[in-house]
Amino acid sequence: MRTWKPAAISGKSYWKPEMAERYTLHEDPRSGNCYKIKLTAALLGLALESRQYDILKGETRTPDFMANVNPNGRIPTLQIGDRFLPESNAACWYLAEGSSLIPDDRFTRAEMLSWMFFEQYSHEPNIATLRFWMQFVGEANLSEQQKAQIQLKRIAGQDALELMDRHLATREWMAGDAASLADIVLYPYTHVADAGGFPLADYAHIWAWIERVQALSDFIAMD
Ligand SMILES: N[C@@H](CCC(=O)N[C@@H](CS)C(=O)NCC(=O)O)C(=O)O
Repeated sequence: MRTWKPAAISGKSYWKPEMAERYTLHEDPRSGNCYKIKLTAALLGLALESRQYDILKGETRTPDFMANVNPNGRIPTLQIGDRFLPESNAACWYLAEGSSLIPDDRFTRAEMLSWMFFEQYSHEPNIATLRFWMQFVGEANLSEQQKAQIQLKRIAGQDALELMDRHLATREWMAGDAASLADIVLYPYTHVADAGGFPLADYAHIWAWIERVQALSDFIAMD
């Protein structure tokens, strides 16, 4: 379990884990976005309850789910008591606030956020989507519109991995000199990129970083 920093940054009060909140993760265990939150919780020693849905059966698109869990019809959603927080990176931030997974240094904290936005804009929509299409939907079952997007997503996904690989050539972690949420949110879909047709053997620095993430104390593997 990680040690926690004093519960004040810039004079504000921050949540401390001993002020026990009940966390329920609304998830599909095949989703890397859900795994990010489970990995964050594991590294911080926080307990998560699980409520599972099958996204391939449209279980997050029901009127009940959209009225009560996430009006955007997607998992993950982190339930904190009786409040619901969609978006994986927001949920990771919520759990990690006040911990060493969010750097103290202002620039490093913003750099960490820049990689978290990169993950959502340049990485996940390409690498995670191709993995989902290839591994879970099956190429033969894709719509013509989806098939037409494969090539562009492959190029954009390769660009994202090449950028990460170049960045990691001269440093051990994505932001600053220690593991942060930038590493935690980029790890899930990067380490299974092969399943989307992105050969990880091409990226030596990413490989070394994957091993560093897996060596973190209290690391848990994806289901
Ligand atoms: N930006 C969102 C993406 C959420 C997302 O796309 N979830 C997918 C699974 S990883 C989903 O629920 N798909 C089912 C659907 O759209 O019906 C996040 O990071 O949480």
